[in-house]
Amino acid sequence: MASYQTKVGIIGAGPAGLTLALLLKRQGIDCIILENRERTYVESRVRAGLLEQNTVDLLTELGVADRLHREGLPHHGVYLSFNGVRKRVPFTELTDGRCITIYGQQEVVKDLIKANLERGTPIYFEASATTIDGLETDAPVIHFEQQGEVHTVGCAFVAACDGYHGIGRKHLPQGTYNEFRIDYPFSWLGILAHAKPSSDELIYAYHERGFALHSLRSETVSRLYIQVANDDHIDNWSDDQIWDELEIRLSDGNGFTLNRGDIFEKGITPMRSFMIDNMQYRRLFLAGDAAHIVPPTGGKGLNLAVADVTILANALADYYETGQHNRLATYTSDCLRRIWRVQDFSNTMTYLFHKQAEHGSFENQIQQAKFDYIARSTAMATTIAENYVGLKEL
Ligand code: RFL
Ligand code: PHB
Repeated sequence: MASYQTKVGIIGAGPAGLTLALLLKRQGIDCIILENRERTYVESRVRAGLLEQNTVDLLTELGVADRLHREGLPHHGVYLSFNGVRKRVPFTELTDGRCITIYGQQEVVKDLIKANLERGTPIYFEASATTIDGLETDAPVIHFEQQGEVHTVGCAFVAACDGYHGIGRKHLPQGTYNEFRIDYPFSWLGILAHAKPSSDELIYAYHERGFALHSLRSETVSRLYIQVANDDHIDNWSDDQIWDELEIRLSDGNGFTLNRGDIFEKGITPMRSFMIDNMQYRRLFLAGDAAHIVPPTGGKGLNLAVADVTILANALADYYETGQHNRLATYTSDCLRRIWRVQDFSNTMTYLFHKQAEHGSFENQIQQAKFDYIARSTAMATTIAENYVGLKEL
């Protein structure tokens, strides 16, 4: 059994844990990262693709964005579509030049792992945190298992960046938080395909057969999603059926053609809004998906994880400089302002573009009215644009 010692013990090598480690290192604060999966697994897990301006700015400032700037695709607008009517929301003119960048989460994770290792932060892979002890003291201890052996990390603070299924949240005492959740009655079937993108910008589409999203990863790889029922299964869909369905839902009555290609990744993801309203207990702090989940319709999960750890790193740096707990004490409330804003935006986009009521019903006509309003009002389009690129400060 090995006993390690550090200032901040970080559980999870996802975007939250890896970014936190770089931010702390920059402030001269030592940390150790524990990750229960293999390095190759976390570097190839296909998830997000949309980075807000704030996220790109932070990664640039941290000196880990060279490849992101070379290979990422800045987008200055987005297409919203309803029953075949397409409207472009231009970010640049509505948000003072801000934009989003398309760059796969697994690429972000590869860049962050490499930078952490180069800067001397230890990352233990296949190291599964099992319990956190001593939370009533000033010296908590994380117990973890690696290759059948139990080890410990003694630390001054624990950052649980261990995702929705992690152990961190389970260590918050009962009664210290409220939990909020919506389980949506639909899921996303997502594919990656060797196909030239059919549009230069993303398309979010409502269709009476359900939602569809056109996204991309590069000039030769498309990322596409369709709304399916929660009890649907990937084996129910042949590749041709997926393409046919995408073609129908993304059509614009204006000659839109969908480029098809070889599908090399596919899966179904449930849609959920989840959060707790307290993200800390004494020396334990939660960040990212460990504390909240947003449905992917707003493209926000990774960005919110990065926003949390920016606040946490600043609070820890302040503590180590001044010995005062003030900024650590307001960590949750400082994070919650952005989390609630993003919960609202992600939920709004979800209800706007998914089929959740009979075509022609009251609810459906309200959706149509909202879309028409975005299409004709600069004020509404600006609201969408500034939330979509991410509010600079909150
Ligand atoms: P992660 O990425 O889940 O990382 C947590 C890490 O903790 C590890 N872990 C443990 N390690 C040690 N011991 C334990 N006991 C552990 N338990 C867990 C896990 O192995 C893992 O490596 O959480 P983090 O860092 O908070 O990052 C959150 C993001 O990954 C997530 O919010 C986004 O992927 C959500 N998301 C999107 N976000 C965006 O910002 N833009 C998007 O365009 C976007 N699209 C998406 C998405 C998520 C999707 N899926 C599959 C859920 C599209 C989809 C389809
Ligand atoms: C993606 O490219 O995977 C993506 C883009 C926008 C979203 C969700 C996912 O809202």
